[in-house]
Amino acid sequence: MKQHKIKSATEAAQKIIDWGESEGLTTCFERAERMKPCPIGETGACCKVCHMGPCRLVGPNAEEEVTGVCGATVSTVAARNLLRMVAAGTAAHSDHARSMAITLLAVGEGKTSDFEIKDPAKLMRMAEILEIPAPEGKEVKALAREVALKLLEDFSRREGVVNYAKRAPKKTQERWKKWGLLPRSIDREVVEAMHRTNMGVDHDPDHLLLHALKTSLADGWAGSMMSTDITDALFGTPRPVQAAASFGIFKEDEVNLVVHGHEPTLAEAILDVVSEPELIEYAKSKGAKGINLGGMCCTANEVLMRHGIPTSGGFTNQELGVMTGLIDAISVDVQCIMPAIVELSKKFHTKVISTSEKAMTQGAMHVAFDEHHAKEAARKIVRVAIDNYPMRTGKGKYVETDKAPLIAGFSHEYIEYMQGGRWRASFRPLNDAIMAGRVRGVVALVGCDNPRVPSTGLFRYLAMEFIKQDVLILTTGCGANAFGTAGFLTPETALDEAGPGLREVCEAIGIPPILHLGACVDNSRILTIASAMAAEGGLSDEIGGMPAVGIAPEWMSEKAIAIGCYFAASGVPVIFGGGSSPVGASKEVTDLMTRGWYERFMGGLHFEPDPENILNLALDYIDKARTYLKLKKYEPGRFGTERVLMDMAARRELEKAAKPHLGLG
Ligand code: NFS
Repeated sequence: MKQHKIKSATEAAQKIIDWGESEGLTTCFERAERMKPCPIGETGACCKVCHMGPCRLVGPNAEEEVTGVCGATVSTVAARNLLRMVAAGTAAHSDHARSMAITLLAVGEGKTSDFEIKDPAKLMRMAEILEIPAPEGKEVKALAREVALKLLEDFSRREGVVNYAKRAPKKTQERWKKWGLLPRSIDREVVEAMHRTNMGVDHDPDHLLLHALKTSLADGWAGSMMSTDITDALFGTPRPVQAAASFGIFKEDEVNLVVHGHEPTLAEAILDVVSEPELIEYAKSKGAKGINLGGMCCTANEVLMRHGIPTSGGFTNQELGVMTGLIDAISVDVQCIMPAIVELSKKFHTKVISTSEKAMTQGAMHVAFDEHHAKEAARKIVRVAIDNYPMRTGKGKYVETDKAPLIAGFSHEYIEYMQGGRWRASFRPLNDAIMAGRVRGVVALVGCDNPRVPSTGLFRYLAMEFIKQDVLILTTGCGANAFGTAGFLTPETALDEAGPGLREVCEAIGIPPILHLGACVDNSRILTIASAMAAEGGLSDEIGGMPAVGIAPEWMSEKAIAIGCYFAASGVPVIFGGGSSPVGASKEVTDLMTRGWYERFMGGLHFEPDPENILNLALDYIDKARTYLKLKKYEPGRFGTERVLMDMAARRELEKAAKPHLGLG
């Protein structure tokens, strides 16, 4: 039998890849092998901002000796390219946020009856932060309207500062002020980024990079953060839910409909209508036992976090999902949708349905979606899936046994609540555990999965190493999907794999050592958690200096770069894995983004392809932060016999509070 190369670290994915290869089907895995990256563009040395080029700034001493036709140096070009990536990433997250704000406004103005405010308490908290008076008796809709209008100002304000920047610790804000990084508004920073990188404008690498940070802060502290908040207010703030992951979530005897993409509104509408008796009856009339909804990529994370809808995985699973032969329809909106799924779907029976006016794919069918007629569009999509159920051909690779249990749903609010119950919610226990060395530090393992490395493999390797060494992991995006499909998102993982200190903390609270915080926009939850930890006291009084690191081991999207930059500007050292550095052609730019940014913001951006180096660099940052904060030196295995995190009464109370939500009580 032909020996297949390992392309995914997830067994079920690898089985489908092998089967696809034997059938002569093409996927991103095979294309990644065939399509070698352009070595010039890969390291940021290609300039194509005008038509005197594209200029290729290469050669043994390119950094000193080579310029483009206009005279732009390698450092200018690399910095300019990075800034454009950040602008694109920020635009993507923030345009998603804009749709959410517009939906909130439509709800507030009574222009849609398809959505409502499911979490008024969250809306009240938002109003409080935004300094909108919310006296008792004020109508929820009126408040929603005011909140939406205030947040919409963050897109177009000419002068001033985005609303949520004030949620950062004072000291973090002071650093931003000192370096001119406080973003005015999302559109303004993105437009300025495009202007500055236009031919013949900004040529100073440091100056360009500072604008990359400013633009990224508009993503993290405005676009992404408002998206998270509005989504919570509209659809509920997540709390732990049990669910499942991988291809085994598809059912042979039910209509399988997959929601793929990013904005949660359509998925929520579909979720609302799939249980309508007429649609269930219609599915039965076609021979199916029911309708089974599953998620893909970040939409999966949104509906998993709030409703426990199972996920079929992250970015590199989308083609493999089609190849199971069990997906009757896959609805997509915006971002991270491979156009390849349309061609591939023609070899099976799957219907690909685009829904956004912004995003069309040739060959896909289109059902227009907007917040005013959400359920109507949702019903149409469900009917397409039902009509297609009898068209299954039997062709496909169905991995029957593969379905991993998981727990997701860790919002900022819930993490706070689980550390003290309703009346004493705080970050004190976590701060104490870090101070004592039970928890060595915190790592955010986030971002895309990538076919250029054995997909999901770096996530799995790093997670296991970190938790063994008592590092608590926060995860979002396709990283969270990778852990879900690997079966790592269960409390048992702590018992089996975590170091004794971390295990004790997880056991006391009843949580997995890897906390699923949501989609990529929900990286903003990590910002507010870090801010709350700073406010709690005992660690750093700003985000910078915390024993915390961000890692995107398999990144591929410009959105990941924008996230990395806002973490760095907020004070978190960040490491990107996978292939080469997109600024690798310039030592000057590399130095600015690592040493330079660390000196100014206590954060920075590293590109490090070697997994072991990623691990060691992260642990080194964590241990240095511990020394800087004069915390107890972390000693492996020191804890494990004693239990002093909380007294028994406090622990019992906590367990009682947590159990029903974890489905354990
Ligand atoms: Ni994030 Fe979500 Fe996944 Fe990467 Fe794409 S789905 S927004 S960009 S690939 S993590």
